Amino acid sequence: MGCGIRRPSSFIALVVGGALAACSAPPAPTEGDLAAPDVGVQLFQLPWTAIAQECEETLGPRGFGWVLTSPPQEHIDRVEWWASYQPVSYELETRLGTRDEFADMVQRCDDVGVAVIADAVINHMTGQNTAGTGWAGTPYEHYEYPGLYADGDFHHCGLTADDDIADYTSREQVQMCELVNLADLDTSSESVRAMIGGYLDDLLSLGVAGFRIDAAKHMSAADVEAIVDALPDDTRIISEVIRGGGEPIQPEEYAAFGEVFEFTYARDLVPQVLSGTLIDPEFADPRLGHVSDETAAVFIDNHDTERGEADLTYRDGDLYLMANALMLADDYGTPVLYSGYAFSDRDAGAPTDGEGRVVAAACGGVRQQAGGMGRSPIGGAASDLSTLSDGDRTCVHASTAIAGMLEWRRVAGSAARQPGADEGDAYGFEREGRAVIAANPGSEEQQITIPTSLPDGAYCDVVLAGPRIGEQSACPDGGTITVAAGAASFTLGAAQTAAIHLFSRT
Ligand code: LAG
Ligand code: CA
Repeated sequence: MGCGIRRPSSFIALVVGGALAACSAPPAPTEGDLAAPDVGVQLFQLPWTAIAQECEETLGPRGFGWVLTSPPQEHIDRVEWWASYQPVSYELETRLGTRDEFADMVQRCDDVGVAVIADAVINHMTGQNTAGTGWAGTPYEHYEYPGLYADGDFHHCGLTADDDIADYTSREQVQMCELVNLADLDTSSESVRAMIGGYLDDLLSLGVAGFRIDAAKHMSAADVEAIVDALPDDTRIISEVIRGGGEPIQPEEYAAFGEVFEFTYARDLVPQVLSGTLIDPEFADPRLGHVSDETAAVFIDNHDTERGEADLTYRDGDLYLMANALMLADDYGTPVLYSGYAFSDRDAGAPTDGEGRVVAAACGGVRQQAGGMGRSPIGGAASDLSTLSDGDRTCVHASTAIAGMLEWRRVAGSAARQPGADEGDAYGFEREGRAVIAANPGSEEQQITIPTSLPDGAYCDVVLAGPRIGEQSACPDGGTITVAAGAASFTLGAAQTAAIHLFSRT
């Protein structure tokens, strides 16, 4: 074929139609060449109006499949972010917005193809020992929630001195005692299940696609399943079950009726990035210590782990990006990105206005920016994640590099992940015939060649350049990667990630 470039057969018709023009133009995808968006993003403590805007400006256009919101139910009236995790009632009135704003957000996200998953806090109510009034004005006591629950609707486990969970090797304690003093609902009770079901049905009536089940480990799988079974069949369920070695309750129990967040994923990958020794995963399904591919929601960090176990967070800039890019490039699980705000105090809530409502400037859409996370400026702020001030949104979901990797993932589709190659600290792999990624977690420049069946040619790095399909601009300086003789050749600086795909050819 002309131009020394092999083209996949699906493009022959285009080539025939305009042989000369097609020689210089990069290949364009046709219907069916791009997998449907599947990636989610947790927009932590972001107000509903801002999420709606992010859906329209960034999430929809860049090919996110869904967004996970913070809990939408009335909560205790405290300024810490974790007030969201202490329900007072199931009114959809919170410091993140009103019921009408929530409904409008769901509609607007849906309109641009982004499904909304709500964080459902159903294991417990508040952890307050003194009576109070919730954000929306509902009075409550620790075990009294007018119109919802009374003392008899709660577990009083009687297994520990203060009824708090003390021993995670005891299934009974973990599920029937209190998680940090949070009044533990008796989810085995039909009336409690019906009350929770009513709340979830209300959210479904506004168009949400499904739920993150908060603290699922603290309810028996049978209880969660009974609650979920009462919902429409197409309701998406992602249970949060923090895997703990030596604990009797394992995520697999909850994978029987939905997806689960697989904490092992980051625990495996992050140390590899930090130590500069990236290796192939288990290619078996399920991977060792993981739930099955189709039931796994995977992530590098979330709002809890960035305040706890995560050794790689927004503060780590390029290496954080690398871990997220490798996750997006993988053929295991459904990736969930995390986008929150900078903090130095783990309890600090997101910035609020004079009335206690959370405020947030929108990230402003994806910008073509060279290097690092390619973060969009917020009000002219710095583009480097490590320079954020407390309360600044990280806008990880709006980064150029992430947008490029979302495109890469859709091109890779269901192509198999090939065994990787490594050279010094650098490592990379191909998704067969579709896309190649390379990463250098080391501190020195490193060259690496990765076997690939991509056609020979010059390709543009989508981590640097962002999405390339339909892009008219030239590939930025330093972004060109050559494929020749069955290998892609990368020269990677310290902490650099680069990735090319079939349609990023220049
Ligand atoms: C979760 N998943 O299972 C959430 O992802 C996690 O963020 C929640 O903890 C937890 N389970 C309960 O929904 C968060 C904070 C806690 C906070 C809790 C309740 O990480 O720190 O506890 O929400 O607001 C706070 C205080 C405790 C206190 C408790 C009750 O930190 O010291 O005992 O409130 O007043
Ligand atoms: Ca419980």
